[in-house]
Amino acid sequence: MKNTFVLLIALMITRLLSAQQFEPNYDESKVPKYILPDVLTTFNGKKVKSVKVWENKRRPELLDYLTENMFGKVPGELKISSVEMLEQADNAYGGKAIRKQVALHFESNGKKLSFTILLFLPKNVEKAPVFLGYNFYGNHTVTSDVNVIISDAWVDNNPSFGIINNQLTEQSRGVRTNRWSIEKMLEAGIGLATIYYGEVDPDKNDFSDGIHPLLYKKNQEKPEADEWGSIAAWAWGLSRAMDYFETDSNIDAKKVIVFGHSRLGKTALWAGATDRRFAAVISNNSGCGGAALSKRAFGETVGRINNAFPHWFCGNFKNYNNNEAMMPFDQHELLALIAPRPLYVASAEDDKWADPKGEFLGAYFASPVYKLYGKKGIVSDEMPPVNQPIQNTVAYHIRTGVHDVTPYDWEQYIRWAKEQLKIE
Ligand code: GTR
Repeated sequence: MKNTFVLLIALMITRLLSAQQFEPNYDESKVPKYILPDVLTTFNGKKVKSVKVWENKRRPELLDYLTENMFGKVPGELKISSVEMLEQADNAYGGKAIRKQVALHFESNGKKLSFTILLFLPKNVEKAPVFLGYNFYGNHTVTSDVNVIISDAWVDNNPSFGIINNQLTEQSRGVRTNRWSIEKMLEAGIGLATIYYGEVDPDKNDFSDGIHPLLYKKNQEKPEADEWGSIAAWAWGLSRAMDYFETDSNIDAKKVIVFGHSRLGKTALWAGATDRRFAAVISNNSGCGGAALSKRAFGETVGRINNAFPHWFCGNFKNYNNNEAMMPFDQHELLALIAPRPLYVASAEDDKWADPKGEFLGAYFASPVYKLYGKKGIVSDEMPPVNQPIQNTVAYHIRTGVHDVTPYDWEQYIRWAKEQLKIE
């Protein structure tokens, strides 16, 4: 009897403890006290006071650390083996745009991979700046243009878009037009380049498909603990798109703005950090592992993201599960790697899971590096009110609404990009 009682109490205590551990925190007063590493102090305690020391010492050490301990390194070089123009027309969007659908083919280890870039370029611009961003459900979902080719790559089911059997069909054409203000971009003289992210690496915990196997060593079946997860693979794909842009005479490759929402926002940030050819970076609601500070452990945490999506980051990142205090870096330092190039971080008021305040503080604490370059970042640690963007070289807004990409977001991005990149 006594034993059963003790057992019962022990069980209750364990339940209570684990509930505490597994309930996400949304209470600002319960954010743990944390010490944020200073972006301008090297790992061995030296203050960085010049662009030269930032570029030669601090930036490389941060980039290396994040590569080996968070996103994973790309284990080799893989160039485009051929470019194929699948389709091209100059009468898209009522004659306002050129449409191109370009397949990039890759071959290695006896394996092949291809992905298709959909481009809409304003016709009245000789060499167009472009927004480059992945889409979640196929190129044909971003537009109602009937000529856009439907991908046959694996896709997560989404019955509300008519996606069953992990296959895309005509039914999902145009279902995501609300997330891409293509006409507004074209009017502003900016094109759109988009790719279905699942063509580069299907978003599932399986390393036998996607781009990874093309760079395996003999008998390798999954990446090593310091090698690329899916986010690094998707970022790699964006860089290959950039390789192509450098050869397309209709595109101004010096004005490519890499954009992404949510997991693809994390991807855009990593692409911007690793490839300095991207002229500007936009993170829309990127949250944990993106712009939000991990040490705040607000909403989604490192442990949670690694459990739910074990394939996104590299194996080493799991060392920080429920252990954010031990991280010798935080996400403001990922953002700082983008300096001095323009960076836009955006949040949504009801997107608590992504920790809007943590995203704001990420941008704020990255700003000293922008200052070092003589650029204006986020200068006050006070969050702006909703729907009142701050648009400096580092920009930030929090809009009303949920986790999404809205016409409001695009209006801000377009205005800011035009100003930052001097787009006429
Ligand atoms: C969530 C994930 C977030 C975010 C989001 C998305 O389930 O927890 O980190 O990436 O997915 O990509 O929509």
